[in-house]
Amino acid sequence: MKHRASVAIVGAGPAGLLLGLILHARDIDFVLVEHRSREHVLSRIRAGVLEQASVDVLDRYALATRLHEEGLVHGGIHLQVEGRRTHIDFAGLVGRTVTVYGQQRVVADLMERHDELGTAVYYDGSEVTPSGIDGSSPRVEFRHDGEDHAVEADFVVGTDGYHGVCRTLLPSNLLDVVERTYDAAWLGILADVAPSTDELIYSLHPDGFAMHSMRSLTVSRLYLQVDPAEDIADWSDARIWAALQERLGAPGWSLTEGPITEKSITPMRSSVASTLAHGRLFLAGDAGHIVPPTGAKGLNAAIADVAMLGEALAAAVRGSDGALADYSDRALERQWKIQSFSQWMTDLLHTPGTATPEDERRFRYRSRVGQVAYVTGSRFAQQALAEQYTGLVIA
Ligand code: FAS
Ligand code: PHB
Repeated sequence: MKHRASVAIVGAGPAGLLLGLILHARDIDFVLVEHRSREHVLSRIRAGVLEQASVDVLDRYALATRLHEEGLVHGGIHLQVEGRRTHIDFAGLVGRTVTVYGQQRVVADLMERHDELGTAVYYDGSEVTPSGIDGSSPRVEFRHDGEDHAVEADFVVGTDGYHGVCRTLLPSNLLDVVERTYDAAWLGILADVAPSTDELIYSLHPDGFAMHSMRSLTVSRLYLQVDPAEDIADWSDARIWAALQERLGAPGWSLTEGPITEKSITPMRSSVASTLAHGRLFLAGDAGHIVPPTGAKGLNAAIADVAMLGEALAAAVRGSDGALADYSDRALERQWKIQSFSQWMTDLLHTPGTATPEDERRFRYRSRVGQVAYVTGSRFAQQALAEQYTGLVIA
């Protein structure tokens, strides 16, 4: 089957799904192809916190109805070091909030809207092959339900994540990917138990970082720093709860345990591509950059990218390509601020890994205790944290 569309989108994660709906809102036709099933995409348990800026984007395109009904608006977070907990009051410091609303719900809402609109979204695509990105009429070929499809488009957008195909199409002499790894990973659990806290707790502890997040008033989401080489099979529910009790414990507070319904270990990485554009190909979201989850930025950065890219593509299709020409520079300028904040939050709250010599490890830990003590004691430092955590303006 042959298709003709202004934009061909590769990847139906939050970035691709939202981009499609932004284009639809601007009467720009598109075809979106995803190589996994919609059930698989929906099953991925990932981000949990939406910046104010992201909520504003979803509001702008009338995609936030359920978010406002079910999302939990948080006015701050708790920062904890060795059992001493301090509330960082975002609302009081910068007049902004965040909303706890899991990525799975965001994706479900976006998929539902696509279904209502009857847009051209193909799940379970295979042999997805973008080509011709250096010419004026790029194409994306794929197979679906045993049939060959070819999309002739004006533009191709790769929202196909860190392991996608689109970034690989950028010429190696143009694409430079700079990365950093961390000697820590996150063991994450979902538990059918009401959260033991009103707002998220980020805790620095000699045994390692721990965080208490949530998905609703009846489902808790918690994380533990582990060594990247750890095997989830070695972490019984009892062992996980014992470590969470130790690392999150604070005077006069107790952590309620409950049935763990999901557990997994996710490595951490920072990665940024030197450009998000080449010829008629554009990258957005994880296809262009990755951050460690500590700053709750991955999903939000993806939303910011497509908020910029969607409007730029709509303008370009109508003959005004200025915004599209500087999309990559604008998105990457904002991304590097996000990278810096995510790295800072990660280094601040995680203990050095075993690869660091013992003496250095002890020094680094104590200096982090000192930095957390500074932040929790300084309104200025807290304002800087609050401004970045609740989300920078999307230019
Ligand atoms: P995604 O990776 O979500 O989506 C890309 C889509 O493209 C996928 O559906 C994939 O199947 C598809 N695709 C790939 N190759 C393709 C091809 N060749 N053809 C067609 N389709 C293709 N962020 C946070 O803010 N907080 C967190 O706590 C957090 N935890 C995370 C935990 C894990 C395990 C991971 C991997 C990420 C986590 N993130 C977190 C980051 C995450 O939320 C991403 O930032 C977010 O999913 C980015 O969305 P997309 O850019 O749409 O990429
Ligand atoms: C989550 O709820 O999954 C979550 C929240 C905040 C983070 C990371 C993950 O920084």
